[in-house]
Parts: sequence; structure tokens; C-alpha cells
Amino acid sequence: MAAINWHEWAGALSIDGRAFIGGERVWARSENQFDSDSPIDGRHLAKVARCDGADVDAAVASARAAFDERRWAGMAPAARKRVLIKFADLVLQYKDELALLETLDMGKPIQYSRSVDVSSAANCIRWYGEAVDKVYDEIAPTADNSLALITREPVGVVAAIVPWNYPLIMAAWKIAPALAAGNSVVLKPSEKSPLSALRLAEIGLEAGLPPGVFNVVPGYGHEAGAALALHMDVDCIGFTGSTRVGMQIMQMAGQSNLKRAWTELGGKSANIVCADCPDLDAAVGAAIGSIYFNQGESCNAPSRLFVEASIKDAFLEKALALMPCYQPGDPLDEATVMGAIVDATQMKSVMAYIDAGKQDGARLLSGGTAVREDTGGFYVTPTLFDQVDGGMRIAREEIFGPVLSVLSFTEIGDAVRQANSTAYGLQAAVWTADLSKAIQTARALRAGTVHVNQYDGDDITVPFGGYKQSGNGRDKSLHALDKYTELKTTWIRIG
Ligand code: TXE
Repeated sequence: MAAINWHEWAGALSIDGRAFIGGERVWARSENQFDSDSPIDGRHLAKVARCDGADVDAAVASARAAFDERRWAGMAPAARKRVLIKFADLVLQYKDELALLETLDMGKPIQYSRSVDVSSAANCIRWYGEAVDKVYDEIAPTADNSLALITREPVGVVAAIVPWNYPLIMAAWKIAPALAAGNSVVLKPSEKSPLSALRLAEIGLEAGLPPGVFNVVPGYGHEAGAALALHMDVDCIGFTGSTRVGMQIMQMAGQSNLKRAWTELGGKSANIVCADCPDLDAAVGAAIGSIYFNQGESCNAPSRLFVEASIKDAFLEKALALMPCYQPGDPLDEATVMGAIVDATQMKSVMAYIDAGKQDGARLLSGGTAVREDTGGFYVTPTLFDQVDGGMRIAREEIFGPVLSVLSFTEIGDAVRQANSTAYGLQAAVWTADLSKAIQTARALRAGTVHVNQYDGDDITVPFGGYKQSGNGRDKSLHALDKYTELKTTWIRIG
């Protein structure tokens, strides 16, 4: 197959920025729009519908009608399964186009948009599609004179609000289990990366989702997002984003109709490498690869690295040797492994953290600079700070950029205490050849996921989510279905 000329294709691409409501492309009722510009080089990509409360009302009404008329929930599970599997097939069929939209819109390298983002989104939709006709309900062990059925029912209208770092994957993690459970969905993508979600909705319709079952309202958080979170006819909200906005979502859910609110929020994940680590090269590769993947814009990035003092020099020497592999390049070049930061605001925030690290006395070993400025895009070199103290801002706050903070420890208990001394609790890792130490440490770490001697464990079959201020509920796995279903008890008297 001939290699794709991504630049040429990008130049010729015609992008539709209209919302998707009731199975149709529509502009916002106010006719307001916002610009979608690429962080790769500042090029203008599209005018996008700036949806507000009126559009959210229309999308929710459309979702409600589809639900009440049982256009989707009323279909036989085997039929819904077929639609979702076709949806996944079509996502793969349009893989290159979706990957290009993702890269242009948020700046990640095209090779990962194809191999990770689009592929994972398709896999997620397929997996929940497969599950539709394989989940059984229960009968409770009650007395002989009655039958108590415990059944799952869709909650109704699900709102999904997602961030910009993995636009397609985040959308899939919400919509796939929600649709598999029989709900109607209104998705609000981030204003920083709305394009792939809009195309996804068209693909869903092509796959056979009845109109109104999957709607997309692009717009700002304080307008379209807040309107969804406050809506009296939304039954459930699934949110991924910052802890600050997650708190507002919970409040809005509480002050409106007590809609079920599920949040997947920020992180400051700790990666603990002990001196008896079984494979130092693997530990270094995982520490570096995981923090710089996606330009560091991952909620589960292991941004705090705790290395046992006796091996720290050796560790850092190997880490520095890897830095040249992660230099930012043209995201549309298939060889690039690090792309652009999502926008000017995020880049400014990342650079401010780098300045704070220097001012607080951390030792900058590598990176810390803005590059490729002549492109008109936003690029930061992979940054490595040593001699970081747990009290410094770069050790406490989520940076969401390619910045790694190295701390050291001499006693594992101290590393665990430091690892847990954050408001977050998304992920953590421990590297040791001692099985008991690994299990004791994994048990002591207050995080939704703990890796042992790896950092890349990732599969649609396992739950993903956080402790503490990293959120509640879980995405992925069959557990995600719990978020989008109500349990109904039906008592039947037996004569
Ligand atoms: O997230 P926001 P942003 C973290 C990360 C990043 C920071 C800011 O630290 O630097 O958050 O990113 C919508 N009512 N994460 O500003 O603001 C918004 O439009 C309803 C971690 O993008 O939380 C978008 O669709 N909705 C995270 C979504 O919420 C509102 C991934 C997320 O936006 C709203 C992204 C409101 N009042 C950022 N305000 C992760 N855990 O992966 C905003 N939104």
C-alpha cells in the first residue's frame, strides 16, 4: 500500500463542525461558532457550532424521545450487538480519516492516533457490543412463596463530558458501555478537540444507531457542559477532566435532579523503583516512555518517580540516554513520537511549572524549553527534574505536560508515604524482585490501579479509575455497565 501523504490530505480535508442532534448535522440555534485551530502549526481547521443551553435542550429532548420510544433499548440484544459491532468495524474502516482529525485537532503524532487512539476506540465499542447479549440478570434466593428478580435497566439519557487528551478513546469509554446498556447519549467533547467526536456520531448513524440515540453538542464547558450537568432530564453524567471541574459536576448534579455523576479526574501518579528492581533497563524505559507518551498529557502519566538512592545515579544515566528518542517533531510525520501540546494556554501552563521547578530549587537535567516555534505550533522538549522535594509544586500538582520529577528514598515505607501524600489516587507502580514487598506495597498504595514491574498494563477488560480526588466509578470492563444501569427489583408472589 502506498504511504499516505498526510500533509497533502490535511490540506484538502473539508471538516464539518456542525453539531449532531437527532441524527442530523445542525448549527447552534444561536448561530454562534468557535474556531478550531491546529496546535501543530496554528492552521485554521473549522468553524464549530458553539452549542449552549438551547442546543442541549434539543439534544436531550431528542435523546429522551429515542429512549422513551424504545428505539434502541427496545431492540433485541442481538440486534443491538450487531449495530455496535458494525460501528466498531466502520471506525476501523475510517481509521485514517479519524486519525488525521485527531492529530490535527490536538497535536498527537499520527502514528499513535492510528495505532492507539482509533484502534482502542474501535476495540472498546466492539467489546461492549459483544457484551450486550452476554450479561445475565439475577434471581434472589428468597423464600418459596415469592420470586425476586434483580434486573438491570438503562438509566435513560446519559450525558458524557470528555477532555481533549484522548478525544476518541474518552468518548468511546463513555458511549460504548452507555449504549450497550440501552441508553441514549449526549456527548460534549472538549472545545479544544471536538472534531473526531462529531465524525464518530455520523459513523454511529451509518452503523445503524437510530437517530437521537447518540448526539454530540460541541461547545464550551460553562455553556454546553454546565447545561448538561444541570439538566433536569439527564439521568446520568459521565465526566472525565480536571478535578476542579469534576467537583463542579458533582455539585451541579446535586443541585439539579441528583443525576448519577461519575468522574474520572486528574492524577499525580507515583512510580517507585527499588534497588532490587529485576530489570533496570525495563524500569527506565517504562518510566520515560510513560511520562512522555502523548506529550505527557495523560491523567495516569507517572509524573513522580521515586528511585531508591543507591541506584539513582545509574537510573538517571540510562534515562538521560533515552531523551533524544523523545524530541518533539512534526505530528504528521509517521516517525514522530512526540507531538504538539494541545494549545497556547496549556503550553503556557506547562512552561510556568517548569519555571516553578527551577525557582523551587529542583535540578533541571534535561529539556525545559519551547521548540519548533517557527511552525506556529506548541512544542516542549521532554523535561527531567532531579532533586525534587515532595513539597514543590512540580511534585504536588498535575502538570499535564512532558515533565518528570525525580525524588529519592532509602526506605520503602517512606516512598509509600510520599506516594500517598497527594489528593490524587489514580495509578501507581512499584518495581522490585521481592514478591512480598511488591504485594505489600501494592496493597499500601492508595490508587485505583497499581502496576508491578511494568507501567503499561492496559486492557479493555480491566477497570480504570481513581481513589480520592481522582474520581469515582470505573471506566472499561463489565464494571462500567454498573454506572449506566439501574438495578430493579421485581417481587412476584407465588400462589
Ligand atoms: O479540563 P477541564 P481542561 C486536567 C489536566 C489539565 C486540566 C485542564 O490537569 O491541565 O485538567 O484541562 C468541560 N461544566 N485534565 O481545561 O476544564 C470541558 O469543556 C461542565 C485531566 O481541558 O476539566 C471539557 O469538555 N463541563 C484529565 C471537560 O469538561 C465543563 C483530562 C474537561 O475540561 C465545565 C483533561 C463546567 N463548568 C484535563 N468546565 C484526565 N484525567 O484525563 C469545563 N467543562
